[in-house]
Amino acid sequence: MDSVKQALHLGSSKDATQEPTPEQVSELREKYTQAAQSQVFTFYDSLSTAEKAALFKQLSSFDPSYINTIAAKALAPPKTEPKTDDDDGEAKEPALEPLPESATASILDSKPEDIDKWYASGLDLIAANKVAVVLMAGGQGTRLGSSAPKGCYDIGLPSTKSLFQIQAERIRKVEKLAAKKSGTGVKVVVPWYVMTSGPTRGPTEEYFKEHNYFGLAAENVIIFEQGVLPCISNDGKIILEGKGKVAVAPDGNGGIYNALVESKVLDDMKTRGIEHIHAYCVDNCLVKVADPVFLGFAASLDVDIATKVVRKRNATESVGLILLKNGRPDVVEYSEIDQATAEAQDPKQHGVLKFRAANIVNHYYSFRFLASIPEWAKDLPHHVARKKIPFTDLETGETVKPPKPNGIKLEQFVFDVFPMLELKRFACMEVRREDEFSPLKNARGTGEDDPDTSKRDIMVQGKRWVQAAGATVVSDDPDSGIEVSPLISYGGEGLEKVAGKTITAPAIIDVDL
Ligand code: UD2
Repeated sequence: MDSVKQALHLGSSKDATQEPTPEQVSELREKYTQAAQSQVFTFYDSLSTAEKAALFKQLSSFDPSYINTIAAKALAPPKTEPKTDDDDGEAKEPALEPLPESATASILDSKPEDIDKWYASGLDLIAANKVAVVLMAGGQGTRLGSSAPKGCYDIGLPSTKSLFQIQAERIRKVEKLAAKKSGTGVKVVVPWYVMTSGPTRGPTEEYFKEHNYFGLAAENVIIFEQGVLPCISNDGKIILEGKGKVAVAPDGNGGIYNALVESKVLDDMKTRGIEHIHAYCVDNCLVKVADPVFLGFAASLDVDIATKVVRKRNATESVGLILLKNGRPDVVEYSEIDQATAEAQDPKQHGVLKFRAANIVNHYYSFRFLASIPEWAKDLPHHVARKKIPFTDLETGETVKPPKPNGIKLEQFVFDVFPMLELKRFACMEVRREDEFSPLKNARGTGEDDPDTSKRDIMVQGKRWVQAAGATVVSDDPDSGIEVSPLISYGGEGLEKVAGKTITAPAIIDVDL
């Protein structure tokens, strides 16, 4: 196994039980004291050797003055440069506009021959082994109410397949479609890099091993880990979760950029000759993994980043909005948007939202752009999430579960790289929500973005596919449908054999037709 692969598969092997020397401790203590964060050593002397080693290791992995800087910036973001200086010099709100037509294609009104062209060239890129996929799976799925990684979730399909399995089978299918089209007999591999965080890494690795990588070759499924950041109290202090442990949280899906470099994933992509990367959100059961149309579209424009959007459902939907901010592509997250902007109407189309390009965490990157990460990763901003963070009382040593938010988690957003690009290096593709976006955000019974809506959207999509292929579907429940295995059809193709057949829903089509 070469050094890159070795680095990918080995964790940090440093011995974590060796007690640091007094000199090491005083040097680290001094660093934290300089940053007015010495409270993290409050209980140090009372800790066991192993606890001292663990706390020392954890504290050594942070730079307290950097933490202070990003927390201060996140709590008081610098005002965006005014678009035009007015006479009183007051910083104006940034100019927000929808993306111009020139930067947006739409599956809804693209010419069929263009879509076919993008599909064909996307399959050619996959067949040339130039395409990789990065899955962002480090989120903790708190709203879903499940402690397991979201990708393990069984949304209730007749096959009981999890989100991870559905996505793995779409990769297998698109590899087959590309190989069939190329006909060269060359082995087609789309490497799948799965980004996890502290809480999701172990369970994710176990799940993939248990299921034998869902038929993919283990060496082409690389699980890596994003970074964590300390939680900060409302008065700017790093919080102790326990006497010997700092409270930490994953550094946001924007942590992907540092993680791609630190975990040597970028080196592995380079070794494999990857040029086009599809990065996506684990909880979208309809996601077209390594979508040939999207890849072909982005490659044809030679952009550095492309993003898929759907029409925003309503003004309050919890999605980011892709727009132009001071002339650059950008996203305003749902947690940071003001009501006026969210509710603004399109002056040209009454009753239609002015800002309606909803972000669905479905991005294309050129390898050329990702290779530049070391130049700008440190400039990616952090966002603040106010949370209730259990902490150890520094006076009593007791663990306290606060009744209301007592601190902040700092996280980076994956789309904060967009403004780095000039518009000509960026593209946006609008896709049909019913075909490409059904996020699993909420616990069962919520009625929206929950396991039942995920299951419904897959089954109804399968019904549309078999009906388009000439089958008749009978069912007494309109939400019932047909589960078509990704191994049978990636996007509705290859179902000719059901023509003329009558299928009673619910049903599964998962054997070779
Ligand atoms: C995300 C988008 C939002 C909208 C919405 C639609 C961001 C910052 N926000 O909001 O604009 O598109 O999804 O579904 O993208 N993740 C990590 N590491 C982390 C945090 C999250 O890998 O530290 C992953 C997570 O596993 C998921 C994706 O990023 O695959 C989105 O995370 P989320 O579901 O917490 O984001 P949400 O719904 O707040």
